[in-house]
Amino acid sequence: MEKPLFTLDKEEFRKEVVHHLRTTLGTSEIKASKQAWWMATCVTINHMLFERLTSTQQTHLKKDTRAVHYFSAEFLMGRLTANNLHNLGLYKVCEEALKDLDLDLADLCEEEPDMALGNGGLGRLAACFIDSLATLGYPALGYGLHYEHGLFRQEIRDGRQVERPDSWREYGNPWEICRPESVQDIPLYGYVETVFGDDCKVRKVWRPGRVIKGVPWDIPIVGFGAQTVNILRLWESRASDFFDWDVFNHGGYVDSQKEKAEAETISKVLYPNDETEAGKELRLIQQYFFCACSLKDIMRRYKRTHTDFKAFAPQIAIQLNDTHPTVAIPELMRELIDEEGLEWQEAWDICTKVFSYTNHTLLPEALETWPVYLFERVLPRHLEIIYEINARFLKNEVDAKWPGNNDIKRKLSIIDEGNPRRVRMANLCVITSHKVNGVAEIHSKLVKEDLFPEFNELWPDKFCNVTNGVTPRRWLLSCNQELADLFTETVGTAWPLNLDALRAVNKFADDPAFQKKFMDIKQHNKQKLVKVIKAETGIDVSAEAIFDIQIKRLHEYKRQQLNLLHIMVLYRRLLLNPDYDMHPRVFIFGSKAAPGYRVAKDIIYAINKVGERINNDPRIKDKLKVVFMPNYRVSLAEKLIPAADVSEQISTAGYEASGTGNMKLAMNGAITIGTLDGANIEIAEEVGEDNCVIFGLTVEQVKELKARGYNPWDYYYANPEIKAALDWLDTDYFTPGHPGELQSIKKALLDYGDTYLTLADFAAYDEAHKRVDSLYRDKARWAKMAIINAASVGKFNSDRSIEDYIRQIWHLEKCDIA
Ligand code: Z16
Repeated sequence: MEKPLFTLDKEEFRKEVVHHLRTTLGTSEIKASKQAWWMATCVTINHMLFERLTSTQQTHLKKDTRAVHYFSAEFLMGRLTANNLHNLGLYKVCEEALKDLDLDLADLCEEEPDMALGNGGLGRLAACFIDSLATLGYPALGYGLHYEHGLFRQEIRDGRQVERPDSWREYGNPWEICRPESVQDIPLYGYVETVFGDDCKVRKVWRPGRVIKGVPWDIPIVGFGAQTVNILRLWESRASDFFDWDVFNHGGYVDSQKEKAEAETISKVLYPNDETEAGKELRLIQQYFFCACSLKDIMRRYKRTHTDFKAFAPQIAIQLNDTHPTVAIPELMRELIDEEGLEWQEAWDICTKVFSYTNHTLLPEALETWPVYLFERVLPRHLEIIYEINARFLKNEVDAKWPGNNDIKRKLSIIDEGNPRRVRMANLCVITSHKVNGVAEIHSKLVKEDLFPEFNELWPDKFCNVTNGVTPRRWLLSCNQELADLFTETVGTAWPLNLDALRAVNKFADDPAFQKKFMDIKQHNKQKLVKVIKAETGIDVSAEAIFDIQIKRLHEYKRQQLNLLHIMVLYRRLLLNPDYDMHPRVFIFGSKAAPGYRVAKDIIYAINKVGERINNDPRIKDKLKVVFMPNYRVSLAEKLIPAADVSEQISTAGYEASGTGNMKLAMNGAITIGTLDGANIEIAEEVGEDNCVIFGLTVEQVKELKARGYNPWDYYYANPEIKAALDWLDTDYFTPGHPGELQSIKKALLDYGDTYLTLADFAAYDEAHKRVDSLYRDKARWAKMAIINAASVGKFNSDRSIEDYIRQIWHLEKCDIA
């Protein structure tokens, strides 16, 4: 590692904090709240952050570097204090400085609200990627939305999820800087006029019905080692001054307030759906708003050093994180043609070089389509452009390859000619992008073979894979400092940058002394979690039990219901035979359900109700506990993951594009119990099949079974334990006085056909858990497996993912900062 940039010692750090407490926070050591101390610490950190931010931005400008622009509707950043300190190399200095003030840094960090501007995997991936880009020294900008309210806060009342607004900025956010000098005006609605110019050329002019102001907020993204500080730029919507005043001056004060409120609505709240498309006008406007702001910003920055568009494609790469920012494509076409006067073909050539698209799911209900009538009303000019792109594509590409084949045309068209007609955003992405990537090997294969087979025939070189990754700075160094210290002691300081260096730990996997150190740390992390569980839920659990953790959004394909069914079967075995031989187990869940997803919310209720009954049943002597941790979020993940013994990755094969929690858990020494799905397959390859517990149907077998005709009732009648557990749900055993409250789960698994083959995989899942149980009893064996897991997942460093993007898609160069 390079020498630390900031040579501040703890005395100087402490003085700065006290100084800012007085001068910036306007309080004093005697009466300052924890919140004020935390703020003063952040101001001190910012001092250094801004210095590097300025030198980075000036260097990028001076060297006129090519940069990637990561367009994403979500950036799930979590908390930034500890992360920024680690990346600046000042964590220990700050910790010592605060200790001298009788303050605990970890405790102060708890003051920070999570920046929860994302739903789950996709948003957190964006956060890991911008960390890696800065760490590796690549010029990059993140572009997204400055939601006033991030993902809802989850409360559990009587076992049910209740959504409460998240107000992460209520008392100010120390990390964001408003940039009024870079405000943008964004048109919406209206109509398109055809104008004949003096040169007799036809021009299209969009006469918008409204203009909204976009205000940028910058969040500095400091790479590990603090050489590069890139920017995450998030757009907030406001009423445009110009329109406001017009109404105001005509005596419409109240109306002007209404316009203001409407404009502010755009960036007010994050849509809480992770794998279903919302289809709402406001959502389309959100997408257009942040894409248009970002493109104008790119254009403005580009024009600082260029007078024509020849260098645009060589300088600018734009990554579309899923289809959410697809409308950037017709918007860039519009800017180039209508505003900058380029010919269609020139503009199209630029777009096809600039854009690339990441697909994150194969679920049909997640693939975005917009009703044509809605598009036409909100973005009339963009619809025209999409029609033109489509017409040229169908004629020049599809008809050339499959002459007269209307079936293929219907399938590949950007317009779905159903009722109502709809715009298919994924088709527009694939047609325009020079690269389309999936997020794990198997997923990328399915994107080619099942989702877009004809596109793949048309352009075989377009499709590629970039397996996801996670930043080891947050997900090991920062969240599991004891393990990080053990690794540093064992292999040196290089591993946070080169996670493969941890392979050297493998030679200690059999060493009893090392095993003890490793498992003592796990035990300590579990003890810390025991306290958090008690504080959050009131449930007592023992750190001697196996901590078996499933943390992810609630979705039927992720199969929390399979986990629950198995818990019920274990409970029943214990009731039938109090001596049933199993190591004590704590099943821990953390999960939010989309507010409109009924079955998902019912599954949360069922977990809580079944848990309540089990946790309070003295007959089973604490052999089994079920914990549902409310309000699962990044900061809670950072406490759960280091304490996990077992990682539940049990999606139906073919449905989880990648998963990233699977990587974080393995990195912290949890053993995966998983299906051959998403990145689980690659994790098993890396750690070895002996060091994880794989079970269940493969993608091929899932397809076969579905083709054969899957009937869940067969499994219900053939397996008495499945039958008993499902019938239990009809009774009031878990909901005293309220029989049938848990019926919807049984219905989904039987009457509605068990779409995700839960019952088909049950027996294999049960066997897998028996293996986990017997492996855990062999302490040395388990320790060895845990160590091998943590030491063998170097591949899943997001730095590696970024280098894959650079090599296959972005072709960027690193830029040294003076
Ligand atoms: C999301 O988080 C994902 C997919 C999607 O269509 C929408 C959202 Cl909000 C997830 C995938 O489910 C997961 O497998 C993957 O690891 C993650 O995106 C990042 O690629």
